Amino acid sequence: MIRHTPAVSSRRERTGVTMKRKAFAAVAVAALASAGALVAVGSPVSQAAASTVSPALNSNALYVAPGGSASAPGTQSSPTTLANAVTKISAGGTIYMRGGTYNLSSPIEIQAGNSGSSGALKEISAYPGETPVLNFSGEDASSSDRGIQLNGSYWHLYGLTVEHAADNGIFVGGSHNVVERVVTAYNRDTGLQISRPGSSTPQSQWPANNLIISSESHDNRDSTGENADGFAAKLTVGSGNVFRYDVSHNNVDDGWDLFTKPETGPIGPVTIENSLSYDQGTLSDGSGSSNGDKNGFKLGGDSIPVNHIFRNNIAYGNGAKGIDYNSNPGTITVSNNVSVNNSQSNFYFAAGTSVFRNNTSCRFSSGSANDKIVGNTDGSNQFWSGSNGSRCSNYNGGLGWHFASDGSLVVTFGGTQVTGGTTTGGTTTGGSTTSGGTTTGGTTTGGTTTGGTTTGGTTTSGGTTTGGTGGSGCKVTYTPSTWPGGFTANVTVANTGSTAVNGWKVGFTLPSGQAVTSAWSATISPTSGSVTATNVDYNAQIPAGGSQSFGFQGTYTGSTYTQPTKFTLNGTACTTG
Ligand SMILES: [Ca+2]
Ligand SMILES: [Ca+2]
Repeated sequence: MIRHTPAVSSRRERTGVTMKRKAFAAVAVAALASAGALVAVGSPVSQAAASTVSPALNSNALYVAPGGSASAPGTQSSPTTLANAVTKISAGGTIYMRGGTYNLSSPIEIQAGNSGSSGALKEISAYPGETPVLNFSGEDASSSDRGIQLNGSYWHLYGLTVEHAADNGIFVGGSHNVVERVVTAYNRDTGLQISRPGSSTPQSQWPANNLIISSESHDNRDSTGENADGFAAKLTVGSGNVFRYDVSHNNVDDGWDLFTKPETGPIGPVTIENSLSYDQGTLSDGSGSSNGDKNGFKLGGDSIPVNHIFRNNIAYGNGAKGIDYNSNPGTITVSNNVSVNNSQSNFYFAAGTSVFRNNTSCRFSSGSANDKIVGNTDGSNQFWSGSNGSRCSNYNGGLGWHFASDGSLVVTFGGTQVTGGTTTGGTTTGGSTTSGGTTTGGTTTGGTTTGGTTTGGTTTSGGTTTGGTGGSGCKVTYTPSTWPGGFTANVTVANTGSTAVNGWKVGFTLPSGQAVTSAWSATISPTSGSVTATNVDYNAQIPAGGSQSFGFQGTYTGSTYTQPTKFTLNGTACTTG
């Protein structure tokens, strides 16, 4: 059995795949993301550093333990149940779940009216250094009971394992939620699904702006063997939902599914980025189902156009297609993806106007189907039609992966780290400080603390951020991907100063004729001219020596794209590069 175990590293090998579980330790570590790269390389976690961290917990807290009582007050010494705590916690508060297995026989339901706010999320967090496992084996197999039914908004789930539910492990029907460092496994339908909470939910209230980050979903299997995906944002979802640094593997149906159907019409565009999908269609125990679709990433349904954003992802060894448009005839941004050794086509897009840039398709052992590409493509891609292109030498050898200390996903082939279509050989980019980072319920020097104390930064209490402090130097890396009339840009802002930034605004001027159409990991206003990108809740802090990234999609007029040249961070001019 695979366990997501903080503070313990483990390694497992199967069918050429090496999975190294690294501690999501409550320890401050700086890590830098390079723009457009698949991974960020975190500084190594020092056990010595870990041992010096003493938990400082959110004072607005309730405590839950496997032996907790519904009638208990939820203090550390008298813990309550999760079902009770979710009805009692106030905005900005944290429910700490102690480690161990919670044997549950009915769903944890967070009702639609039970919400935090943009500055004060409600949090369900693993107690620092512990691993709570929510085991829903007790649910009636014939029921449609889920594990966690999250219909509220502005919640943050952190560090939980949810398994063996009778239906979805986690169902997200609300908006503005963050699901982070969560494992959904062995559930009897899709591991984590985003869809409307009820059949009468109006389209204006379909779940939007949820972020699923640094999470894993595997070995989910429904009774028919045809529906359980790892992750799904399908049928009835609004805009702005993002999957980042996620891993899906060994599910009976698809790794990701963005299915649409005529009865309910188009869904909002979904962003999937810096994520990995492998071995879909075969469970870890070797079993499978002839009913499973077995695609790595399935990006549509029933010929309905939706302009998803799909970049920096890897599909590997899946039982059918690696990346399948599934009849979506829209304009999908498909950039910097790698697809290797899938049984059917690595890339399959048979209609539409999707834009393909810098994608790589390779075969070393499995399958013979050519890629099918219809849309806007150019020589930056290396698709497969019988032979490997030059970049394929980077993707030979066994697949391995782990989450870096900052939660970013590190993927290796033959032991060599991959970054977004190219390989850099695993060198660390940027700072090596052991202070500055993100801590939940701990103590951080120069970084972000949720419910704890911070030295050299600013304390965040339960998601409440006070903005615009710290930092005296910055560097901005701006990486556009363009096509005629349109572009996306990844922007990484690094804090090169010696103090943490808490709340950031990045200012720059878009050249004449350019306009922002959508953004992720920041809000950008106005849409043209001199614009300001402002952090969102979960990425407000930039530790000294650390960085944050955001991006946006836009349009431009004329025949030539040009990029902004000057940037500021909280009013201070930044270097570029
Ligand atoms: Ca299916
Ligand atoms: Ca599916």
